[in-house]
Amino acid sequence: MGTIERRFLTTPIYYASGEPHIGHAYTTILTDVLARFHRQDGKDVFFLTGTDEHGQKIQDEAEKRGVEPIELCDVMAERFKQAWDRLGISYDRFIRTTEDQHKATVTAFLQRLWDRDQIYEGTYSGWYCVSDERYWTEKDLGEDRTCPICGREVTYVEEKNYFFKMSEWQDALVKQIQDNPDWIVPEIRKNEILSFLKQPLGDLSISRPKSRLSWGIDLPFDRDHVAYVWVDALINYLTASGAIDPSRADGEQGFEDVALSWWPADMHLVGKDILTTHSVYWPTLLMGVGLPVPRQILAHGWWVVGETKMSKSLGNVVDPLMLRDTFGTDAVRWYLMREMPTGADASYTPERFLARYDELANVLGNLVSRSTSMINKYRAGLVPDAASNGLDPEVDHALESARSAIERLKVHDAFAAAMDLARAANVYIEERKPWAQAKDPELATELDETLATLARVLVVLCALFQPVATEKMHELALRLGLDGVPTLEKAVAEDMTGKRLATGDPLFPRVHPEWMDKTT
Ligand code: ME8
Repeated sequence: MGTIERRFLTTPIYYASGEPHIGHAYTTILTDVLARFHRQDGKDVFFLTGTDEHGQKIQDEAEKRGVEPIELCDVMAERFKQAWDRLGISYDRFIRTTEDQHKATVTAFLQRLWDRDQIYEGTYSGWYCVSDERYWTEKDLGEDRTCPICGREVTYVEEKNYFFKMSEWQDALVKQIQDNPDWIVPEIRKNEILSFLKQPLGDLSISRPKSRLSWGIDLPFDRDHVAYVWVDALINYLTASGAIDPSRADGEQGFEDVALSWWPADMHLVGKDILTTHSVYWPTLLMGVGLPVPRQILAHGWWVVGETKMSKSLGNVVDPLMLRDTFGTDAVRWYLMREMPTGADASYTPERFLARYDELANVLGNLVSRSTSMINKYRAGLVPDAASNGLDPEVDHALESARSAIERLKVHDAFAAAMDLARAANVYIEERKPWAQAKDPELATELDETLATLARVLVVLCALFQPVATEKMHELALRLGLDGVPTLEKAVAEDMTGKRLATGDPLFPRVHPEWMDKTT
């Protein structure tokens, strides 16, 4: 027996200072869709998400609300968990960076860097953006002298810091990128990182004096300092993987469990805003402690609202849960996955959301209603024993396209291919005219073939849409008389003859455009 393939997929851990919005939902749903594809393909998946709970940003937000930082984090971690439950996210582990296991792992990691002479003490002078928790040089700020990521004001800091010798790993990092062309995807992002690496790489400040920031994890070799929040946050992937057993992590010990753990991650999914931290800081830190780097980093694009960036201060943040309460979980997932080509930016508009919802209702939902009700009306709900007649090439094409799109991480293309199959089946109904076949007893065999063909296509669609429309495909599987949503392989082989199909309410009920008003 061959070994079962494993996939360790991660989302960023989101700052526990703000509410989940569609940007967070996008990355998390994308990861969920890939996790579900892999599980459907028989792979053993470990899907990690969580919250980033230390640092200045959290401390400031807690102070603003007049609560302790941990109280804020407790509330926000629950909010994220609830959001993910309501959006159908099948995560295996929700990590919080205030957990003891994580603190111990960070401590062991930093101690090991120290023992390997990868850290030195120095003075940091430069600019800091609290919102992004990033250090910037004079050059990074550009002409308007604001944070290059969020455009907010930056503060000047000058303080004693510990530095990681990141510059030592520059050549090794460039080689890693060049030797593994798909390590950073899409290509455009890889090229950005390569061009960034044409300049000499500086060392990385990894600490903050407690006199200024106390909300963090102590450095094991200097208790007057806490770890820089990005270093703390990135290590979450390792904590959850189980690669380090902190109870044994003195010196080289405790790092032996890597082979037994989930490390290295197969894919870190992130937005393009945090690609540098994931593809420069993180791999060099791992090289510094002598651990393997992640296998792949996918940096997706940015959701904007209409023409403007989504931001709390502009008051145009789209709430995925409001959309979900009006249109259902699957509608939100479908919109986000279908509308944004992986890697590119996309603009959220209520009109596009409605158009994508109509596609679900009018193409997929309508096909399911028509097919199941005709089988009920003409054949008492039983799938006739007949060869399929038509749509074979379309089925093969959809399966082939979806599989290859997923391999290339083109999730939007995979679902476009699935929807094209549903569209072709609707055209097939128009062409075969089962209602006319039903009127003519001499066409009974043709009618059997039409209905058997439709039943077969519905099973394949159920499997193809499952990773995105998880709730409704579960419902469809029940209506098709199946015991659960089939895998792609099973769906193709499924013999539907004699199965009793149920009808029911429309899978995607029609919505009135004014419902949209409730979501903004
Ligand atoms: O950066 N469009 O957390 P964060 C698309 N804690 N994706 C978006 C988005 C948008 N408009 N807005 C946010 C952090 N995202 C750190 C991460 S990881 C070790 C630490 C998504 O709460 C996208 O995935 O600011 C982005 O990278 C992430 O949320 C940033 O979330």
